[in-house]
Amino acid sequence: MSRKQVVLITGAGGEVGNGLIHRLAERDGYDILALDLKDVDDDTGARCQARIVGDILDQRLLERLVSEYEIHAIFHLAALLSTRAEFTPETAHEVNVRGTLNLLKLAVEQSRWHGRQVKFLFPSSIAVYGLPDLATKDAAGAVGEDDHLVPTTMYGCNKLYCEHLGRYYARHYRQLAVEGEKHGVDFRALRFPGLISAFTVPHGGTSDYGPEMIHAAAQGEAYASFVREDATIPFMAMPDAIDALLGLMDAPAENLTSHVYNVTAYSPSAGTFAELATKAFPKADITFKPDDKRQGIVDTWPAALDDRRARDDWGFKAAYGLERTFDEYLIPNIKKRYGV
Ligand code: AKB
Repeated sequence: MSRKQVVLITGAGGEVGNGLIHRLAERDGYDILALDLKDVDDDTGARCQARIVGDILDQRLLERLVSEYEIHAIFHLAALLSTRAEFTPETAHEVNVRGTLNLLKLAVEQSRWHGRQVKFLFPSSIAVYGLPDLATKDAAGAVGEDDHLVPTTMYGCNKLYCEHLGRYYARHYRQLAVEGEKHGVDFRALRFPGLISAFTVPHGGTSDYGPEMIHAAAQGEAYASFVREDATIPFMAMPDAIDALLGLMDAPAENLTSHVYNVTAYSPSAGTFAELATKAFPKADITFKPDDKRQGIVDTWPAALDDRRARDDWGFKAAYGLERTFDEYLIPNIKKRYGV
């Protein structure tokens, strides 16, 4: 009995999942199996070969997927983000780490079945970094992949550890077995900055102040930023994030010198976000009421990322600078979305 060939996307209903499904569906030869705790919307679902409502912690469900589908690539996007994870750290660990382990195991099993490597695309995060204080953050400038890897959030610890798990599954899995794993997992991770989408508002992250501010301004709602005006971390527009995931998936393995790549576009302060949002929506009512604890997390994240490795190895380059993000992507699409 032949099984259906698919690309599995976990966290399919989330911000990145949504955009990724729309883009992948435009390509030939990619039948999508969408998995999320909540069903994806009908527009997104129509682009999928199958949509499954379920939990990445449900072993039975994952076994069913193995028996029904031939999975050639996995985009494992499901995760509890940094702010949410601090309220339930052990649950976050379970979802973020055990969930990833389950998917890596599934990838190995799949690879044994069909005899080819399974590409495993993993969105990691700037949360893997942990700068000890603002002076160090200022001095650090654009941080490379190997520096300041001392995360202070459960989410950051989870992401960093899962990068290591991915590398282990790709290179050292069952290294003492008499017959080594022939095929296995081709693990590729991107460390994303804060992401901004015109079509969705994020939930549970600490970089959420950027997108929240803009979506509130468009709807004429007052917004009190939970970080200071000078708070600065890197950001990227969602289309560039999707391009980066697809670019890394397509990159020839022989060009890759690492399993983990920084990607970034720009580093505006929260004050600059507020200015740009107010310029586009003059009735915006944005104030700054920093929450010391969430601000504290942002202070540990780098102000900028060094993404030279991604540029050199697979030609990554963000297409949207800050102005273009606002003028060509955010403002027109957000205006349409809220009818303003
Ligand atoms: C978060 O704020 O938790 C995420 C991230 C930076 O990975 N958006």
